[in-house]
Amino acid sequence: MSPPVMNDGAGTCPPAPRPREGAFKPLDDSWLQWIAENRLRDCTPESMLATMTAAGLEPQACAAAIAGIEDNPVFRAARRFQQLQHKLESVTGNLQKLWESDAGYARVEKRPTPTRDEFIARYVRGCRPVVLTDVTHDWPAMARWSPADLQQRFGHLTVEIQDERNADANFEENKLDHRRMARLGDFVNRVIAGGPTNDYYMTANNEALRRPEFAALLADIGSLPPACDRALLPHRSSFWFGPAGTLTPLHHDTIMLFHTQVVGRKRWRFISPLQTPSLYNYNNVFSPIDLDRPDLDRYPRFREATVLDVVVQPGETVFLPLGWWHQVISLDVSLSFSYSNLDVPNEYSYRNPEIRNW
Ligand SMILES: O=C(O)CCC(=O)C(=O)O
Repeated sequence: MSPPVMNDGAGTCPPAPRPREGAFKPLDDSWLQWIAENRLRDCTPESMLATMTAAGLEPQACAAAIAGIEDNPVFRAARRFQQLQHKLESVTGNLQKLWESDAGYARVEKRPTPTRDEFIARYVRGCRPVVLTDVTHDWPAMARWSPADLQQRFGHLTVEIQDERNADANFEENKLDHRRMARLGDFVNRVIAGGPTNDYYMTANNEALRRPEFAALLADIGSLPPACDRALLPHRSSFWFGPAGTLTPLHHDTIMLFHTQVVGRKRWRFISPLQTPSLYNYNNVFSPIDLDRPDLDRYPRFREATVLDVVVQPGETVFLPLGWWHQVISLDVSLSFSYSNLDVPNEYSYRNPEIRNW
């Protein structure tokens, strides 16, 4: 058995039945890493010992490993880096309190497009999500795009979709395994006939807008929000199409972007990047927390997070500032267009994104 997910020091692990002599599980490297991670997170030695013995490890060996970890030079190095992280978390935690002291913090603003200067000051530098209500006023897409239009103009083309997601609890993390090719016309029929479901979705991964056959879709995009570089649009835009019920689980992107709803509505929920420590982000850009069913026993720090919630209507455009967490569900059959062609610094790099557990 591999070590259980960290229990955050709640000390609530039940006592373990004692396995018969000789039947103990090995105290291997993954358990030693588990001990180090849980001590770094201030779990008590007693709760850790209880969890380990419940998992079938030999109690004396566990107690020695837990006691010995503090003298391990690798662990001591980790403690020094942790001190730096704690300093940064103090600052970001206080900044978050200051943000939340603004009475309007928990409400996502909906407003007509501001000037470039105001947009940059209030939303980009201010790191604040906003929904712009009028970006699409001159977009041919608003009158043209529909499932039937996709069928008629592009139905013969093959596209990449995400499929068989319902059978996989981690469908988003495993998105490479869910890639399938489909005739767009067949996919349109499936979306229309299938009703609400999360099983299939044409997501940003499809890269359709990089293909000359789909240039007509880009020609349907009119004025862009402030701080967008038109020349970058073909390289930095994505097309999304799916039924009501598609869910994109809680994650953060590594760029800022706009996401315009052309057909149908989507519900967006946001959490500040300053609250990342409450989201148990130990794997790439993902949080294991489902905002519809947060498991507070397993993820107690999630209580500290403030969730912003907004329904985006057809014609409206979300601005997603850098690092904001979001979980998105389609409320209707939906066609949307996202673009990250901002002309301001737009980079969120972190070390070793390939490490799945960090
Ligand atoms: O529209 C969706 O389903 C998800 C959008 C999203 O997460 C993104 O653009 O980063």
